[in-house]
Amino acid sequence: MAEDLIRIAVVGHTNTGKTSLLRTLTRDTRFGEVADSPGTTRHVEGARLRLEGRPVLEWFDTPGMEDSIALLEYLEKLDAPGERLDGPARIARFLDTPEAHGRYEQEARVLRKMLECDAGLYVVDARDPVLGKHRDELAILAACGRPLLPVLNFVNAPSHRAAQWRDALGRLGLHAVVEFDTVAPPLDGEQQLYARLAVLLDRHAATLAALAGHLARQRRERRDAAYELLADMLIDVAALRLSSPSDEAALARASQTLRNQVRQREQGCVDALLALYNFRPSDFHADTLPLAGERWSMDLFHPQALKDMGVQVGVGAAAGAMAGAAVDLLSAGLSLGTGMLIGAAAGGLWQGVEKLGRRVAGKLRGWREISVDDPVLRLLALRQRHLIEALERRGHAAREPLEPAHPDDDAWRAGPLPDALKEARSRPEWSALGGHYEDSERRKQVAAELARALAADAPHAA
Ligand SMILES: Nc1nc2c(ncn2[C@@H]2O[C@H](COP(=O)(O)OP(=O)(O)O)[C@@H](O)[C@H]2O)c(=O)[nH]1
Ligand SMILES: [Mg+2]
Repeated sequence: MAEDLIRIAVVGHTNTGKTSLLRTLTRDTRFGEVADSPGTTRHVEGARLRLEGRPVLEWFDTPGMEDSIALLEYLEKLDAPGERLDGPARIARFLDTPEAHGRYEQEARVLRKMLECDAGLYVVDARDPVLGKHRDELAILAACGRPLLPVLNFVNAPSHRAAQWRDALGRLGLHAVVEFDTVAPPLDGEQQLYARLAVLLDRHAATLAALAGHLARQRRERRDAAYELLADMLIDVAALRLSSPSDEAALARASQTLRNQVRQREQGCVDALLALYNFRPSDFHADTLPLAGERWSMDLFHPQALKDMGVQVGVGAAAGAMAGAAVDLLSAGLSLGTGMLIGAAAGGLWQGVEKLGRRVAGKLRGWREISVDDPVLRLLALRQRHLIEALERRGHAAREPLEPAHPDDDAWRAGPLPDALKEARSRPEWSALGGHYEDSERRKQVAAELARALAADAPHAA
C-alpha cells in the first residue's frame, strides 16, 4: 500500500556525501553522480528498498542547500508583523513565491521534497566546523516539521569534529545522531541507522525493524555465499591433475596450460565475488587482477608472490625432483607425479611407485601427472579471504580501487591444510577444470565444510 511506503529525504550542505550515503545504503555504486565539485546533484533522484517484493522505503537524494543564510532572512521577511504561522505553513508559503523558482530554486527543491517525505537524513561532513550556514540550514529544515536524523559522515578522517557536531545538534534539539563513513561504513552502521529511524518514525517502527533484520540476514547470507565461492575454487584447483608425456617440451606445454587454467579460475572467483557484493571490475586494482598479471609479484606461480605472502616454497620442487623432472619447471608451484599415484598414494610420491614394483612402474613410465602445489593453494586462500573481508567492509561510495594487501592470516600461511583439500587432492573428478568433472554429494559436503572453516577463522571475522 502506497501510504505505508516510508519516504525519506537525504538533505544537507553540498558535498557532505549525500549521494555517497545513498550509494552505500542501496549497495549501488552507480546511484546518482558523485563528484568533488559542489552541486553535482541538480535534481531529486530516488531509490526504493523492497521487503518480500513489496516496496517499503523510498530514499530521495537532493541537491545541496547552498544559500541558507540568505534564504532564512528571506523567510523572515515574508512574515507579517505579529503573524504566527507554523513551520510547514511558512515553508509552503515560501514555495509559492517567484523566488522559489528563481534565486532559491535549488533550496526550494529540497524543501518541497522534505514536505513530501516522512523524515530527513541530515548529512554532515564531520570535518567541517559548525558554522552559521549550518545553523540556518538546520533551522529551515526543522521548519518543515519532519523528524531529522543527523548523519555524521567522514568520521574516519583523523581531524573530524564529531563531538562538536553532537553538541551543536543537541542544542538544536537533535539528540539522535548516527556516525557513518560512507566509504568505509561501520559493520553495524546500517543497523544503527534503521534503529534510530524507527525511534523517530514510531508509526513505521515495525517495518523499519523488519527491513533492518532483512538487511542483516542478507549480509550474513552474502558472506556465506562468498566463502562457498572460495571453497569451490580451492577444491577445483586442489583436485586438478593434468597428464602429460614426460618429455620436457610436452611437460612445459602442459604446465603452462595448467597454470593458465588456475589463473583463470582465480579470476573467475574474483569476478564472482565482485558481482556478489555488487561491485564493478574497476573496484579492483586492474594491474593486480589475476589474469592481468602486470605486477609480476602478483602472479600465482611466481615464487616472489608466495614469498611476499610469507608462504613457504620448496616442498613441491623437492618432490618433483625426486620424480625426475627439471627443477625450474617445478619450482613455480607445480608438482609432478606418475600417473597411477592418483587416488592410490597421493602425497607420497616415489615410495608409492617402488611398492608397485618395476613391471607396473615401467608401463606407466613416459607419463606424468601435473598438479598444483600446496603453497599455491595457500596463496589462493590468503588472497581471496582478504578480498572477501575487504568487500565486506567496503562502502559502495568508495572510489579508490581495492589493493591486494598482505593479510595477517597465519592459519593459511603455515598451518596444516584442511582435510577437505587433502581429500580433494585424491579426487581428480572433483575439479571442474578437469575432463571428468562430477559434482558428487561428497564433493558438496566437503565444499560446505571447507567454506565454513574458511569463514570461521577469517582474519577479521566479526
Ligand atoms: N573519504 C570519504 N569520502 C567521502 C565520504 N562521503 C563522500 N565522500 C566524497 O566526498 C565527495 C562528495 O560526495 P557526494 O556524495 O557527491 O556529496 P553530495 O554533494 O552531498 O551528494 C566525493 O568525492 C565523495 O567520494 C566519506 O565518508 N569518506
Ligand atoms: Mg549529491
